[in-house]
Amino acid sequence: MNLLNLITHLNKQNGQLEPYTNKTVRKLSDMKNFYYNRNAVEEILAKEDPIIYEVYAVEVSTEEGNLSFATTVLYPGKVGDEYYMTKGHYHSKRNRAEVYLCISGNGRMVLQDENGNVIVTKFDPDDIVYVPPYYAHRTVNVGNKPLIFLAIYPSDAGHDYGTIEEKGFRKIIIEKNGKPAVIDNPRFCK
Ligand code: M6P
Ligand code: ZN
Repeated sequence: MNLLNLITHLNKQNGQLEPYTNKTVRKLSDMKNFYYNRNAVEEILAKEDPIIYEVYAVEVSTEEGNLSFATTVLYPGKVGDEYYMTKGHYHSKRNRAEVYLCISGNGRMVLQDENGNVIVTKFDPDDIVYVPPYYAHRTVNVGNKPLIFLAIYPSDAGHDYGTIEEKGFRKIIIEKNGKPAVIDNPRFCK
């Protein structure tokens, strides 16, 4: 491995990593089934297909023992009254943990295990959140500027989006009276 490839630069203004190995762009049309208000999704998509977030990942190897990391730029906005958020995922290898560091913006993290235990944390600049093994994790932007964060995870963890797409998180974050509120997800299935 070339030593130069071990150094990546984070641009804190725009959240981009230079260099990165993978870039993912998630538009609303990619995550239709993740927001609870499907009418609101269709109303927005009839006019435009906004970018919800972008991920810049450095994934050098998927072999056990390695680490990968990624920055995410999660834009501000809402679908109906539900704030823009990531899809959220369990790790395919459930016993893999992760660490998140908030760089800028204001958010929440939703953590949930497969017994339906849910933890919602604040996620503001310089907050570091430990995602324990077995917990699905989603990030929500409750502010009015991009939420930029770094995540570091075992390279062999893998992403299981299907379980979340099917069952959802038990709690969702909506805007109520101009402020973030945690409510039960009307679409959650056990
Ligand atoms: C973090 C990490 C990545 C993840 C990204 C977006 O950067 O956890 O592994 O891909 O957030 O989240 P999601 O994959 O749930 O869309
Ligand atoms: Zn993860």
